[in-house]
Amino acid sequence: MAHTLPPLPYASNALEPYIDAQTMDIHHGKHHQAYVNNLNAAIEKAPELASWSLDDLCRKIDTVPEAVRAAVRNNGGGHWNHSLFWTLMHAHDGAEPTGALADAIKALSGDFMKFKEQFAAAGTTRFGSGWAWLISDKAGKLSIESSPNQDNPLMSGKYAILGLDVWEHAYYLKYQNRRPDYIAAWWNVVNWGTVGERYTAR
Ligand code: MN3
Repeated sequence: MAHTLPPLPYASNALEPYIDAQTMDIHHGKHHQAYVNNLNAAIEKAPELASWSLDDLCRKIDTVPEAVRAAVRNNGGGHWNHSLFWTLMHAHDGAEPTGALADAIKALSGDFMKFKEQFAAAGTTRFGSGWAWLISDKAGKLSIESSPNQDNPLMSGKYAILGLDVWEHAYYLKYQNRRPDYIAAWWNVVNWGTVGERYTAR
């Protein structure tokens, strides 16, 4: 069964003014669609992968046939990462982490402000294109990582509860080269309810 582009869970202008509608339209409709299309093209060349879930394509990337492994890594990773990313944002509501997630963030960083600084640093210092991630282990201990390109924590057996796209295509139209400004704005649209649900479901 071919992989398909999931719809945005909100209107493309819902994240304004922090993330502009044109960026969302291109990012979702062009970039994410291209990852889906290129993943499907790779799987056509390795039909044994047709029955694999998107999670399994990432989790078991090292066993994907070598001829299509790079294509699956880049495009399967891109499809997985963006499918998650859309769900981690929503219209600004001023909320912050609550409950067990708030406690875990405090254990990691001391306080929420310090956590945001540390996570933003993972995004700003990722050279070139990639992602920043908040990882939870089975016991609920958090850590911050970044990955290059469209790699993701699933590829190394880890579980992400939050991810931030720091590819230029995520911010260039509005923020040009100012990645730190994009990240500072992005905090306003993080859906902490969804992040908290992912933390609980770890
Ligand atoms: Mn992207």
